[in-house]
Amino acid sequence: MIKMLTNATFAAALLASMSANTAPGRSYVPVVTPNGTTLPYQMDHGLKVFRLVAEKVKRELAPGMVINVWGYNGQSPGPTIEAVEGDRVRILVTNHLPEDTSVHWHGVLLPNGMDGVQGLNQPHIKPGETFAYEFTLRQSGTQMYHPHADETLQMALGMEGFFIIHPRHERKRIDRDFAIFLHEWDVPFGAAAPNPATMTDFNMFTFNSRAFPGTAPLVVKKGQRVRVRLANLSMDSHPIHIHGVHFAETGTDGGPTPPSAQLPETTVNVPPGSTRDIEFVADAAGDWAMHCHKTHHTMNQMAHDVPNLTGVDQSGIEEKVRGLLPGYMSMGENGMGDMMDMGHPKNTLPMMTGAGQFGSVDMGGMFTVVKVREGITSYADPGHYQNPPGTVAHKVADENAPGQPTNHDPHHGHGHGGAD
Ligand SMILES: [Cu+2]
Repeated sequence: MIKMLTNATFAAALLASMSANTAPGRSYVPVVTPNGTTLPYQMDHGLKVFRLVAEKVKRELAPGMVINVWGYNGQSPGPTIEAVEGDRVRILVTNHLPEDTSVHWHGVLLPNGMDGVQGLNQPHIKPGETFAYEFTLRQSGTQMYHPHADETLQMALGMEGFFIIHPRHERKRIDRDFAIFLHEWDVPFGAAAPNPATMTDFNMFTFNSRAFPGTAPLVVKKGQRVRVRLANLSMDSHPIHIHGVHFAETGTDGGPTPPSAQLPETTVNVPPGSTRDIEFVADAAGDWAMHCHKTHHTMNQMAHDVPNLTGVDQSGIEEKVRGLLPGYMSMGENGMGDMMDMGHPKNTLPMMTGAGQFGSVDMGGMFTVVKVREGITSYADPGHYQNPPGTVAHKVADENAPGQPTNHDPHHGHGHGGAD
């Protein structure tokens, strides 16, 4: 029997009954790859058969910017592979690249000859050739796949994807399960090709190869238990921070973290060559920011060598310099937030941008929003959060306005709450 299971089938089944924990016939809640897809498979005599095509692809990082990268099946990151502990899988890899490749199944326990290091474990997959990998999954967790051939170039150009292995029986109910690949690129201003030779000086930072405001929000129903799987094959670590919740780190590419070792956290550092799973209950409605906490990683194509002119009155100077150096831009006198209105070359994103309901968000890169809503019946973007009356920080008429808290209440000295 050949049976095709598609991501759309899963999504339809999931939306048909949001209260159900699993789609019909599944022992798990399918993973959602924001701005990405899940790889369909076919059953062949009890094997799950997956097909990957390594090829050049075009990727829109955000509206207004498309780059030429390498990936799988027309995508970067490649589609998410999803299977279950105990499954036997066959993965057919076809090379449509101009050079040799191979695929390493990062963190998957398998026979040595399936490990994918070209030359060491297998012959090179030459352009035009198809190789079969076949093994039985004897673990669960968040793993990855990536080339082990001309690694610097092929991974820098975006060849990577999730390999998610669900346990036969989930230890805890999970309602929403997201997978986000962290990546960084060096794309010269106005160019479409990332520079794979760059070692440290990256200027674009992405969640599933999308930069804010191009990143899809994570839409969650209030009260749901949420897992976010993060993976990193870039040159830097990325400390990912989520507002509004405390989460636990529940797994790595080394498998599930024992409950006794799970620390409550608000930021999880994801080092190069690793994955991290975090879990939380979405118990507070709102639009909660989720972002890398390296501040330069929430900016797009920043000019790193701008002179520091914070606090310097530059009236008239920039125009004069631009007469000599077209395109010159200085750091804003009052910070960088006001640099976003400057003109920029073609195929280049503004450094910090994104419109919120109260104004510009002044963010870019590795930034998205976890949208927690009460009683939703669809995971479509619900728009801006409607704050209950009286719960938004607001401007006051003057700093000593009546009704505002004061630090000099004679009955409650020095914050001791009147105990003295
Ligand atoms: Cu980062």
